[in-house]
Amino acid sequence: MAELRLSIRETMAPGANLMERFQNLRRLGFDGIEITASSRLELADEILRAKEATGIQPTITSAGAGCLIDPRKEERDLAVQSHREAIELAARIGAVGVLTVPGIKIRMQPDRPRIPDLRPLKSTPELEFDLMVALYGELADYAQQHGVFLIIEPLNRYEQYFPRTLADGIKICQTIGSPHCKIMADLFHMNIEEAEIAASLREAGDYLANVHLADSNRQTPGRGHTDFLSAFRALKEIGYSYFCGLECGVPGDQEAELSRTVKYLRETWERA
Ligand code: LER
Ligand code: MN
Repeated sequence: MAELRLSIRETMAPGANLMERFQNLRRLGFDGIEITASSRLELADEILRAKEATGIQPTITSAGAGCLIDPRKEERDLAVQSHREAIELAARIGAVGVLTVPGIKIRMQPDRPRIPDLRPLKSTPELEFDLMVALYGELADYAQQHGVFLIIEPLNRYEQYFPRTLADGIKICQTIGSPHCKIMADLFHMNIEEAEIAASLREAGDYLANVHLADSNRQTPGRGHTDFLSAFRALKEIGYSYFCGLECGVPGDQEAELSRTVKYLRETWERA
């Protein structure tokens, strides 16, 4: 049975620079790191040096500027460009793909405009869905040319209107129809939006290419009421072989708490 491949968001890793973060993660028992703040093409060599020195695997890169569903073309163009660069970086550093959240800025930035309601032609959510399909479709082809995945993240209703559930994310992938368009599962968001986390993971199956781990209160796993055992059982059942990345608050002494969490997650995976 596959081992748990455990990663963490870059900014959660202790250390003053990339090399220190990679070294500390190796010592703490992690396998990978999600590149977030350093997701810039000009840092590719520095990331590769840290990877080679420690064996810590960069697992995903992140798209930054712009917004794919903004009504302004210049904002969409910026987003397409930043996704293309994140795809190129993922290919250079051997990451699984680029993590993308299509609607977080529209939901979280109150000054950002939303596409107007154009009914009876199309409603705002319909137009936003069409834009996601059109732009992610092009980006999935670009990801395919680079041998990596586009990985769409559903978020809970307070952070994104759509996609919220894994089924929403899969609907985008199925409409596009590219094998390089995938989704990811964040257990914190799923705790809010899904009826049953394990069942949704099983249904997502091969569409899953990344997982975020946080407990129900978005603290380190083991400090809330999320059932990691049944979630890990579902991941094992579908033969999930990509990374599970910590994305949560870490209370108390950072290193001691991260060590406890690594032990808790590896033991839970073993039992699952
Ligand atoms: C935001 O809540 C989140 O879960 C992140 O993974 C988005 O990049
Ligand atoms: Mn997440």
